[in-house]
This record gives sequence, structure tokens and C-alpha cells, in this order.
Amino acid sequence: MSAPEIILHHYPSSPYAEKVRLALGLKGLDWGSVDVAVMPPRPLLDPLTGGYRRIPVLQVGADIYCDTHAILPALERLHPEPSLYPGLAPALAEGLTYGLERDLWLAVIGVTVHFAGDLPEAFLRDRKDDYLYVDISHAAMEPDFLRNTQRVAAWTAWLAEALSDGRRFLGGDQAGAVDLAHYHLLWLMRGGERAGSVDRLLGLGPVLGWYGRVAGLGHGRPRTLTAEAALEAARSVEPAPVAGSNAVPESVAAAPGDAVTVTPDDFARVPVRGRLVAVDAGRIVIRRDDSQVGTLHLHFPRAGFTVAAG
Ligand SMILES: N[C@@H](CCC(=O)N[C@@H](CS)C(=O)NCC(=O)O)C(=O)O
Repeated sequence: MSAPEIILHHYPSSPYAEKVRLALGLKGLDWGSVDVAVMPPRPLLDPLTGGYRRIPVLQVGADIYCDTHAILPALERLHPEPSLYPGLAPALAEGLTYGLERDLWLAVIGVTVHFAGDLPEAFLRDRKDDYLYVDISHAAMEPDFLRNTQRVAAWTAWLAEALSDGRRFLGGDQAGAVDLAHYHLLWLMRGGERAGSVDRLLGLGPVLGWYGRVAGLGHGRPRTLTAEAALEAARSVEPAPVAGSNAVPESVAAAPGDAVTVTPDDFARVPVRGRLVAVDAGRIVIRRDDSQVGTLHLHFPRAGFTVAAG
């Protein structure tokens, strides 16, 4: 039997989805592309995610990967070459990019909103009530503009310094996850007409050659897929066996087989219910039995998620 297709559930303007699209490009992969709405309801995605609400979500048959820090390692396991982690141990690259994204996400939104102005009212309400728990209207963000700029500029100065020896990518000649994580944050800020203003604000001139090379990775070979076809792809197979040991770290008060919830500890804190399958250094896997699509394995990164009995 052929391997299940890689399917990405995403929308075009999502920066975290752009990080994954570029990872698919870096690896030169074929993939199914399911377009989702920019805000819930997402009734054809919920059966796969059990309510995890963030985008993107990667599906490989009945295995569902939530969060880019589960998605990139999964792509690397499935298609090791070319690697997403050239020049840096995968664990270090994931740790660095996790810290970068955590530190900068709201600041990057602040810089973006400064130039872009207000987004539609319903979008602002959704992001405040159910995603960021922060009002990202122009009026609410603007008092923090300088603080946000300072936070982002500190990182972009590191980026420029790291590239100042003329290397093509952060890890050397080959692009990797560390490039993609820096890129997608800049991609959000530089979108639309505001690129020139953002470049001036953050002094991005010296990194624009690198930026163009990362963009040049492209998105691989997507083919449009309906959400119904993705549900059928999950229904028609069982999850892949989970490799590794059954040992569960001390910090997780549950054993394999126990009912648990897994919840992001930052944004969109919606608990997902299932039975614990495995926890290892980098990931949490739970099983969900869904009335529409059958048995699924949901994979989360360990960093940024809590596991509770129940
Ligand atoms: N840590 C997550 C962050 C994902 C995230 O925040 N994605 C944004 C879109 S770029 C999102 O989910 N926004 C709310 C939504 O689309 O419902 C990851 O790495 O995947």
C-alpha cells in the first residue's frame, strides 16, 4: 500500500502555515492543500483536531500534527533529506525557534498593526476572545509600538549579525528550520504595501538577500484537496505505530492508556481529549476515537502544552 498523502490544513495569510509551506518546498514534496477559514467555525477540521484551534495542522492519514513544532519534526522523520536541520542539532533548532516565536509573536503583531491599521471587527473580536486574549486593534496596540519594535529589532539585529559573514542561510549553505522561523515572522510584518516601511524601521536592508533566498525555496507541489477528501483519508487508514518507549516523564501525571487532556499553555487554550499513547523528549501523542473519522493519533510538541488527567 502506498504511504498516505501529506495534507496541510491552512489559509494563505497564516505566517505559521507559511513556515510549513516553505518546509514542504525545502524538501520538494507533493502535498494536499486544504483551505480553511481564517477563523472558526471549522466544522470539517474539528473532527480531526478534537477542537485544537490553531493553524496550521498537518495530516498524514490518521496522524494529525498540531503546531509547527510537531509538524517540522514529523516531516523530517518522514522525509529526512534534505534535512530541515542543517548545521544545528534538531533539538537545538526547535528550542531556538520555539523561544524566538514565543518571544516575538505579539510584538510582531504590534509592528504589523502599526502599519496595516485595523482588521475587520469580527476578526479582532475572535482573536481577542478565543485566540490571543489580547486586543490587537490599532488603538490598543499602538501605546506599545516602541516596546514591540525594540523587542523585534533585538532579534533582527542578531539575524543580521549571524548572516554578516556572507553565508547563504543561518546554518551555512543549506536552508533549515531556523531560517524558516525567522522568515515567517518577517513575512507577516513585511506583507502588503508595508515592506519598505518595515525594512527602514528594523534596518532589514542587509538581510533582504537572505530573505529572497528563503522565499525562493517555494512551497513544493501542492494539489488542492477538499476537506471532505481529507476526512476520508483519515477514515480509510489506521494511525501509524508510535516508535519509542512507553516511559512517561515525571512531569506528566498519567500513564499510557489514561484519559487525558492536552492544552496549549499560551494562545487558544482549548483542551483536546484523548487517551495518552506516548510522551517523549519532544512530543505528546494521544489517541482520539471520533464518531466520524474513527481512530486518530494527535501529535503535539511537548514544549508549550500541558497534559492533565481527565
Ligand atoms: N505555536 C503554534 C502557533 C500557531 C498559530 O498561532 N497560528 C495562528 C495563525 S498564523 C493561528 O492559529 N491563529 C488563529 C487561527 O487561525 O485560528 C505553531 O507553531 O503552530
